[in-house]
Amino acid sequence: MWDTLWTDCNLATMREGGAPYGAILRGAIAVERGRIAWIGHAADIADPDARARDVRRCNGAWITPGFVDCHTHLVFGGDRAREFELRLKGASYEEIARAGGGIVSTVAATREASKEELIESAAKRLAGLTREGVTTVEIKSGYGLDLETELKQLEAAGELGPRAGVRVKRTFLGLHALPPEFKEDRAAYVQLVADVMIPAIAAAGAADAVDAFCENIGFTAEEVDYVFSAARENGLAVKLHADQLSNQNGAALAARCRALSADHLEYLDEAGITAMAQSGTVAVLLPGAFYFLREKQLPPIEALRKAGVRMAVASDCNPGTSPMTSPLAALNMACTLFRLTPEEALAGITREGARALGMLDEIGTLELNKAADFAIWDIHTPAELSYWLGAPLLRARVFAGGAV
Ligand code: DI6
Ligand code: FE
Repeated sequence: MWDTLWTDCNLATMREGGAPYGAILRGAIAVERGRIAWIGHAADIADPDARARDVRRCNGAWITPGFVDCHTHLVFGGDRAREFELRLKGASYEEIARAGGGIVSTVAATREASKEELIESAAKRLAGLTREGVTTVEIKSGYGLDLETELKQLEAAGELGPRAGVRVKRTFLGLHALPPEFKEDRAAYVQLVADVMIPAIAAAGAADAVDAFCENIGFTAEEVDYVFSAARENGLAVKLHADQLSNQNGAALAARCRALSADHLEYLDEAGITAMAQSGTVAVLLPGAFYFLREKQLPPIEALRKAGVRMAVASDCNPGTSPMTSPLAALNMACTLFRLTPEEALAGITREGARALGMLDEIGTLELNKAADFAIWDIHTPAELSYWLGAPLLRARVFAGGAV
């Protein structure tokens, strides 16, 4: 006897190799103890009411894997609406960062906030994500830039998951910006991140991975390389903000370090693409930041596609460059701005998002024995998920087998 059976639905399983979207029309999906216990055609279940304790008829709704937002900076103090106004008057993101605004101003607000305040403000943003089908979210630190505040952010991120019915993966982003107190001594800060912060965070089990901002206003490839060695020694995966505002050969570095993903990639070059294809590093596309910064340089989508590099799509929700809490808007932007197909975009926020987090065995597609995380949508075709902007499409979200 299954716990729950959803039937009379269409399934976008997002499995590869079959129909577009891995679709099963007039399908059914059953759950037992939080896992997918059966999936297939509804017609193959002779007497549904005898097979499950709870049978839900979906009258033609579509079910997709729960969305996986694999790149966010969801936990931070304050906001940067004032800076938004300045940018609209002509100041650039780089100018504001160099003048002590930008990331560093969010660092001040995050240091001031209590853990409870951080949880409270992030919970509202997370509600925006779950309202549109997210069941797994990656959350980065990087607005503390001292051990105490980075841990406070990571703890807040960890506590958000159970409250919201979401799986949370946590990433330590120590190399996000140079903290003001190290303004005269970059090397000392990089050393602190590698020698003190990473071992402490790993020992506390407070993060799954280490990220860095490899950029001319961030950190050099050499600095990142040094910190990634520490990550490896402490058993943490790595990923990288790479080639977002300029070509720093970040993607090639990420590939060399066997990073799970290289993210942003507007200025990615041919050598970086080849390296990523060889290492299996996922390209995480963040159209929200591209849009919000009014960037003109497009990530090389066609070349990535040709090289067979996997492409994920995420919100990059953060106060400076992507104040966006809508995964559906991210899908729309991935199609309109980056020219992904709606199927690529949906794969990007399900299967490929899961791959970018090293979680594809567990989530990301609708397959037997995977976690029963899915989203039920009032749509006629999966392309609608990329097509509408601002429409309330989600009928229900199922997390670990329970509708929430
Ligand atoms: N790249 C980004 O787009 C965000 N961080 C990063 O490394 C921006 C973060 C911010 O401006 O607060
Ligand atoms: Fe980011």
